Amino acid sequence: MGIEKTLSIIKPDATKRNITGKINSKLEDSGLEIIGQKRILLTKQRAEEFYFVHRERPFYNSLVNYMISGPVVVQVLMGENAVTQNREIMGATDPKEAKVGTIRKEFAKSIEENSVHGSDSLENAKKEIEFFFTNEEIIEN
Ligand code: IDP
Ligand code: MG
Repeated sequence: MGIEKTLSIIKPDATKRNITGKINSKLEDSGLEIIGQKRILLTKQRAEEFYFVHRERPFYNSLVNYMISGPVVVQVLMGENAVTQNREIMGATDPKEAKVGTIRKEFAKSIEENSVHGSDSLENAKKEIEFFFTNEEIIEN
């Protein structure tokens, strides 16, 4: 517990549908603060590197191609228990299994095009934040 930082990504299905603000409202309403944010296009190489842990999974190539199919918004979220809090507000990977009120339940199109990424541990959050952000791009209140 305590104040943590975590990495969030608003994925291409959401940027394409112009719902980044709706997703940010969900994040902020849950108490998380967006202390770093930028809209970027991932290259194939960067997307492959980011999802390297999934390289043996059957959906890896499709996932990489989806993640480079449009802009993404990468974000640093901060708050009490931020890693778990963000996973809660995101909802389950498969929107069919996500709880009512979660981002994925409301916005995700499918198990792949599921609108958001969130770090799954504090250790991975640190690595993923460093993957996208310099210290100067993260501004705490
Ligand atoms: P998570 O995003 O909820 O942590 P992971 O298992 O880490 O889920 O998978 C990473 C991403 O890969 C998911 O968010 C989703 O975009 C995609 N993905 C996961 N499982 C499947 C699947 O069974 N089919 C297609 N894409 C999947
Ligand atoms: Mg994951």
